[in-house]
Amino acid sequence: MAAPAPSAEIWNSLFMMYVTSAVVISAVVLAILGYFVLRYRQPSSSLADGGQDEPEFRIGAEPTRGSAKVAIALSVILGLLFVGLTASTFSAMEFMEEIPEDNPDALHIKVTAFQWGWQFTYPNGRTITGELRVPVNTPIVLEITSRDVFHTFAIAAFKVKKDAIPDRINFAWFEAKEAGEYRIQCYELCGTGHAKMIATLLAMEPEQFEAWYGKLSEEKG
Ligand SMILES: [Cu+2]
Repeated sequence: MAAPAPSAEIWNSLFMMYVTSAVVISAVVLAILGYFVLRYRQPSSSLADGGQDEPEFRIGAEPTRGSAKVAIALSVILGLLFVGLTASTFSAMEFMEEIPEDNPDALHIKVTAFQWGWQFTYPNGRTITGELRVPVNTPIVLEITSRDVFHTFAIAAFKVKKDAIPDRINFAWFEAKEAGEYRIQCYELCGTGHAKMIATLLAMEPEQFEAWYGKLSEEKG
């Protein structure tokens, strides 16, 4: 299934990189383990006479132990993997943190968290509670704050999450690629109503959005 937002897409590919690396490395380690178990097992001949004889093979008994070439090759592979994963992680973080504030196409929306709900204020002053309506294929810049205690604004399907702190504005952004309904939820334990601190994100086709909101071009701020 295609990711519903670029942020989710980049997150998914990062997740797949980590999972693939973990699976491949585990498979190699287990294969080597299996090989050693068979290669250095106690010979059945020594079991027949009560296991008194010395086994033919013993780990470390051979004159040459390991190979420098293999050690270097493995170190290089693991080093490259480490650098690759780290670089990809940082570039994904950079993508999320680079708020398209100056993008003329971006729609800025103020998000105010409160015990226990979400309020959204648009550039034209329109304010709604419990529902965030946005047009698809438009960068949405969120200015997130809280009216009372700490909350965390999150759209799990888009892999977007940002703290909502009183007297402070935190920025987050996303772009919906597919029209539909998504769940907005609080991720900071904030009181007895925390579990029900949910809002709906409604990603709409631009014409539908403008029919509800009015012309965007004149209102953006
Ligand atoms: Cu909350």
